[in-house]
Amino acid sequence: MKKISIIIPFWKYLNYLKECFSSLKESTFKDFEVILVLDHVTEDITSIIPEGIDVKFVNLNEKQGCAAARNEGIKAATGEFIYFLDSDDYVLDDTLELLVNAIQGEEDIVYGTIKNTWNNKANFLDKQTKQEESNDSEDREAELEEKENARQEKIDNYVASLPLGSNIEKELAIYFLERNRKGIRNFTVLGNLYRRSFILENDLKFHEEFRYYSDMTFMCPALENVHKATRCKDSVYVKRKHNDPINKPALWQEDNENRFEERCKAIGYTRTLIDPQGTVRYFIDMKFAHFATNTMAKKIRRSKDNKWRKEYFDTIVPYLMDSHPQVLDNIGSQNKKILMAFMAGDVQKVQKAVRFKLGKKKLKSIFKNKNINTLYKLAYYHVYLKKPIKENVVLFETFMAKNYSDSPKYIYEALVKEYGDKFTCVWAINNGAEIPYGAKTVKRFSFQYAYYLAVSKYLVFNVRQPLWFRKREGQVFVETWHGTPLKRLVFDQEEVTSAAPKYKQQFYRQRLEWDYLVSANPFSTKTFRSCFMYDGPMLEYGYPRNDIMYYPNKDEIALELRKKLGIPANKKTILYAPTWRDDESYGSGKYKFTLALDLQLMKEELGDEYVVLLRTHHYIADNIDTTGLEGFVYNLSKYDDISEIYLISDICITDYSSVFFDYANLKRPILFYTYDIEKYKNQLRGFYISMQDEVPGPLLMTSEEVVNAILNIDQIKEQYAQRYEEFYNRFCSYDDGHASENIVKEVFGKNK
Ligand code: C2G
Repeated sequence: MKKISIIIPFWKYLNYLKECFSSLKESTFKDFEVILVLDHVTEDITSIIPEGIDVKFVNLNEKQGCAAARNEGIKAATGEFIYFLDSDDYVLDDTLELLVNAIQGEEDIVYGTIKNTWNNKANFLDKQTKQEESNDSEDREAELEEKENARQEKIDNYVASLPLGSNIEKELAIYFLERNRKGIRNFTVLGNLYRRSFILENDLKFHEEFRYYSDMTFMCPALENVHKATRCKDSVYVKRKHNDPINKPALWQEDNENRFEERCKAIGYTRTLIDPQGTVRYFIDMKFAHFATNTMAKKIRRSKDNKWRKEYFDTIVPYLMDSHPQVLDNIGSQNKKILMAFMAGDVQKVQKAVRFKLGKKKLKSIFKNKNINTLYKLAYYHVYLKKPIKENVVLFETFMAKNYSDSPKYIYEALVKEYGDKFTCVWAINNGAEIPYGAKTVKRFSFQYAYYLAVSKYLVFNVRQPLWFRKREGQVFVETWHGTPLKRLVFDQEEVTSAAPKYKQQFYRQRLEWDYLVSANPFSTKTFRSCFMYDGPMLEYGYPRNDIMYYPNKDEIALELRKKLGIPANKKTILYAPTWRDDESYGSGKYKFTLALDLQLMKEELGDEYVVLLRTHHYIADNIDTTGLEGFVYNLSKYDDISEIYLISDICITDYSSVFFDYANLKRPILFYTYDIEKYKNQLRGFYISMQDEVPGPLLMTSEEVVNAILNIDQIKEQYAQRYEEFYNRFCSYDDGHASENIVKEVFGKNK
């Protein structure tokens, strides 16, 4: 007999299942069988199951759903213990071993910890290591110790509050597995070993009628009947949140009308399985009351859908009335008022109590210093959105108002050229710079910004609009985006390792607000349609920001700029413009960059002939130290417009930045310094085209290789001539210097 039977229900999303199995393959504990319960699976799964794992397949046949799958899994299991593992989650190498080592005797349950993540195992572990490193200071250690002590004190108090003669092990299991798991959704069977005989003797099973809430039908009676339980805090079950709720929703992300009713029914049914006066009942009722007074009450107050106020209200009231008596005594005072109004069956009173609670909360948050500067949002929603739209006003924004550059700049200048002062132009700009041709400037996330977001007829942005923006009927939103995609984007991106894990969900809503999307080439058009799930109009005229490379006076502009920047006339220039790394974040839009290019070596080897123009991505918060390299390295990271810098660059070195798609318009040599390509490609992002076979220059892995390539640049040019030509035809064919003008005519011409 195997020690553990791992029950995995599977219905779809092979990529997750693959990760799940590979985590089992890497488990240090091997004495297990997997019961893989297939719930009407159409995909071929055989290829993803690693060798050496003992897998029993069970087909659900006429049944369906996770509850039925787990029940069938229990029937097929032969192990001493059962461990439920969902096909979209994974374990760490020592998860099972730690649980098994924690067994002291005849435990019914050995329970571990659950950690939630948006990431696959490699990225999860990376983040964990970084977290541990950042905790590695005396202050932080002291802070953590204090937190741990407070936690322990809470547990001690809980134990002290138990009546004499209580089964402490059982009460602690209830504490950790039920009370401490926030909400009903987190009250789960996952992460624990259950002795199989304990399950069978108590006839524990999942109620198959419930799609979302069957866990409580297993867990409540399990906790009620448990005698011996041990906690193994260090055993981690990794619960993976789905970052694509649109195309790959997890169960809880499904939008299903029946969910509400099922929740009530599941509570009703579960109550029949347990002692009405017991602790298990008290905690489940408390969770239900919190659902009513928080989530549901808010919907009753805000929802445009009357269902929440009528149908759902009438449904929930009897269940709330049947709550454990101590729920009303112990729930917080605001929620108590709401709960009492529910119990009195008075929907208006509920609305009033919620209004009071939310109003108080809002006031509190406004007057807490950190939120005072979000008042502009209130003004946006409650005042500015009610003002009429101003027909000839255009709001421009580039890279979150960091500079005056990119396609919005060139569209703006073309607009001024075409229509003079017919349009009132406003630029969101944070550095206080003046904008040529007299545009008004506003700071991003200010009252004025909020005002122009609300009343401008046109908005021209090169990144996403703010999350709180709500496009009005009559507004025209032009999204220029900011590069031909090499790195996988949004819905084509399996992992979202950068700061906002709800990226896809937000994007899905935001892209519906775009009236036009600028595309520089047929490849971008195709890719944007899929990665943004965008099917609106495309402006396919080339990139406005590339127009400058076709200006007849581009050499004069270049000469001027070289002079302005003080670049010696006798030196050639190498632009080094790398991109940012998704996993190197300091938090919200600020990223670390560790320079991997040996500039000292470059100076020694190339300094007689060249200077380096260093340009970091606008996300990079670090200021690269170039001490000792004065006169050789020019740090142009703060210079507004990289398109102008292209004009003065004789060679461009980049990595995975879209920079090279634009720079190729100049037909000058491009080198790729891709020292971390394996990680970038496989773990962080993935690419749309093959860097190995399709980019117009060599991939270089060391600074020495970079230096060598530059010393032999004529040879490289020759070697890559054909590929460059093909690349140029594929990605630069729309660019002709007139993209801005054409876009202005198409978008603003209609207003003439
Ligand atoms: N950029 C720059 N300096 C750098 C890197 C980038 O000025 N060192 C500018 C270029 O105009 C580039 C744009 O920022 O085209 C976008 O930068 P990427 O490095 O391509 O990265 P990202 O911002 O993630 O955009 O479809 C394109 C993608 O969205 C990539």
